[in-house]
Amino acid sequence: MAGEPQADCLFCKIVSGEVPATVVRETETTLAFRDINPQAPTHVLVIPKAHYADAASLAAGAPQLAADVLHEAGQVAADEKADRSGYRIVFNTGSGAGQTVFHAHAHVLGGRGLEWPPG
Ligand code: IU
Repeated sequence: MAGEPQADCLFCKIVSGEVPATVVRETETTLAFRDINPQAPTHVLVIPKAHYADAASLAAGAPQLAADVLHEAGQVAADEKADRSGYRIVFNTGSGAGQTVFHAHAHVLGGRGLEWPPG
């Protein structure tokens, strides 16, 4: 069911504490932790604690929670001072766009120049 923890989901396991992560922010509804394979000096993932497969499912099923994730992404950028020179919030959606973990997550990337368009 939408929002329920999934036994085979890596990010649900990070939420439950079964899998460790370097947490940088936490709210009642969201968790933010460092990406294990950082692509920029700041590379933090912000997730809803509830399970939604991707950003579109999250926005459709729980719009306030989607807003919480975006709010926290902005807070991460400010905490990391990435907001001074600009940063990017990315939701890879679908395997063709590079999504590998099917629990909605915002990548917050900053701390270096970012090319456009992305690869
Ligand atoms: P993607 O947009 O689904 O490709 O992003 C998944 C990210 O999760 C990716 O950047 C991985 O490096 C990251 N990640 C992680 O932080 N911790 C893990 O244990 C695993 C993946 I597996």
